[in-house]
Amino acid sequence: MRSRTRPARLLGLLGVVLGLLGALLTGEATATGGTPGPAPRAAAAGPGTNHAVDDPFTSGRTSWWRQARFGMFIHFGAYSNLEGEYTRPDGTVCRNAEWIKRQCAIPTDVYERRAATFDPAAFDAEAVVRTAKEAGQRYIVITSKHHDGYAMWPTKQNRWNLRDHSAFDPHRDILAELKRAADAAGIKLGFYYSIWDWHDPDFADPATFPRYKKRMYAQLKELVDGYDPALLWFDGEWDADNPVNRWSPRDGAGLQAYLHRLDPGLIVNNRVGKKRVVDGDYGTPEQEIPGEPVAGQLWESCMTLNDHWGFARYDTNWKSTATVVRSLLAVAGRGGNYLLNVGPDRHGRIPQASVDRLRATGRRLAAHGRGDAVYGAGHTGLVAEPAWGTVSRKGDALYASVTAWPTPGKPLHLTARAPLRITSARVLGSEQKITVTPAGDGFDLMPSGPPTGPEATVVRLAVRPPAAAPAGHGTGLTARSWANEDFGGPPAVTTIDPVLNMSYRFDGSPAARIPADHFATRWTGALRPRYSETYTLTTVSDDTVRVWVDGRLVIDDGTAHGPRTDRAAVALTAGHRHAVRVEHTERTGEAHLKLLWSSPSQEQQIVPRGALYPS
Ligand code: H79
Repeated sequence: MRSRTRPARLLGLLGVVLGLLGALLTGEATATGGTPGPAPRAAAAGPGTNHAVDDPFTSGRTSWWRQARFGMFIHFGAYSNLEGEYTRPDGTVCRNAEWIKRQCAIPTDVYERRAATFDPAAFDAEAVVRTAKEAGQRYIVITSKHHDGYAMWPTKQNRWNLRDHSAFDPHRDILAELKRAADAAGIKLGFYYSIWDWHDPDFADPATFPRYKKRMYAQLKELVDGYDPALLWFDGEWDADNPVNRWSPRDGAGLQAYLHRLDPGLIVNNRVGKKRVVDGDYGTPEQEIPGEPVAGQLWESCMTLNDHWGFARYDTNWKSTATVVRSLLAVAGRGGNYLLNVGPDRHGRIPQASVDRLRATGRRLAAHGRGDAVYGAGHTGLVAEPAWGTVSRKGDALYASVTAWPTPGKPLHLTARAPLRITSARVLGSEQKITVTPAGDGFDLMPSGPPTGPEATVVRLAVRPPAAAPAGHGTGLTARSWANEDFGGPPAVTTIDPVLNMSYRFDGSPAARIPADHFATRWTGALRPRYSETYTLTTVSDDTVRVWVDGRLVIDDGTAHGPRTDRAAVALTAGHRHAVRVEHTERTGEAHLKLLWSSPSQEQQIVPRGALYPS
């Protein structure tokens, strides 16, 4: 993307310098492949740097998160003390929850006085963790600081926090309590952190923003060093007014690099940057469930259990347990995670209505194999998602979660997307027989009894998946890079790149002697798939990309653009080496180029090294 000249430029430079310092201190390197190993490009910033640390789709770093599927979101902060209602001086009542200060225009001094009486003495970390565990949730993400800027731990950066500005026991630290309880229960803990800050006086003015940013970095270091979170969930990255928010892609790139220096194992959502496909490790659809896997990104849907994130005493519009269970099954079948919110009240207690629903959800998941369809399971392209439910895959089993059980004598039809054999079928947690017969474009599943519950009935199908060629032993594609954007003259460097997973961002480039702007790379060689199927090739690119397979131009996005995905359907043959050529150009600003694939048998991933052969 073309760079805009901004004061942020200086900050970017600062980030680069910090990056170099950090790398010198830790001797750290960045790897481009999906597996750990020696780093092909070792610089931490500047020309020659690739900021991609791994492929989130396959890396060990994200493994727990990809298996977990179901998490608890907790919105808890100074706003919780108002329980969703503010009575104005004229006696009228304004309702909201975590946005109440801004939406109800509560003067700062009034909001601060209300926070001073905040005493969540009943917050019980063990009870919270127990509830999550009972619900079948494998991780917890709690607000460490929402937009109101109020820190829920004893930060040293200001006094606007739960220890220094409340009526709460100053010797308690609820994040530490939660960390201890979560560790004991084998539940991962992450922190939500809002970049947008309504309270810090330095936030809105570009002249003072660097001071805010310094405190924000310091707070995040406190969180990472003090609580060892597994994940950071950013928010408030968007352009906004009142107070003005100019968080930029460059700010996001700097923050992400900083966090990975603090802890290379951290998982970070895409709101660390500007919520784009190239930002962080995963996309964050809010209050919605995508209809299919998200192109180019892992994803997690966050949702409320009623209609508010923070506690709102009047909000009783609770989702039913069936809705929660079905949502989770649908999310898992589309390869995503489900982060379901609770909002503790001013005493720190999760509303009983939430606890009840979470417990019921856990019971439903534990029964009749529903959890088998969720944990460790993911998307499959082997069959089309049916109108009567969703399907997930784990190894050689498909889990068909039926939400609309057929009337007796009527079959469930499954459309096959690949030559597939179903070797056995059973309704989990039921003795009934289910017969499978080839029918039309797939199979008919005929149950012989009732559903196992009102929310979903899981049919486990043992499948013989399409034949696979053994994994290849490729070493990557030949890469020729130029220090100009039109492939002019002889290339500046020729290498073999194990994978195409490049996040050069603002300062990086293919090689130390190629500046961060105005360059181009042409990769050539062969692509060797394991399956004879129609693959979807996906590129993530900025500024331009073109892809040829077997001499045919299949992706042609040659107009300079910001980060985006392009896709092409390409029929490939198992074990065959298909000629491939990828061209990437960078003018100015940010640069990215990733090549992913997916197919009925293959979940989305960065095309692995073994499948790439140099020319
Ligand atoms: O932390 C939760 C929300 O507070 C936050 N993200 C989740 C995880 C969030 N911020 N913005 N939004 C969600 C969507 C924006 C909604 C808006 Fe509005 C509509 C902002 C102003 C009008 C909702 C309604 C918030 C205030 C009034």
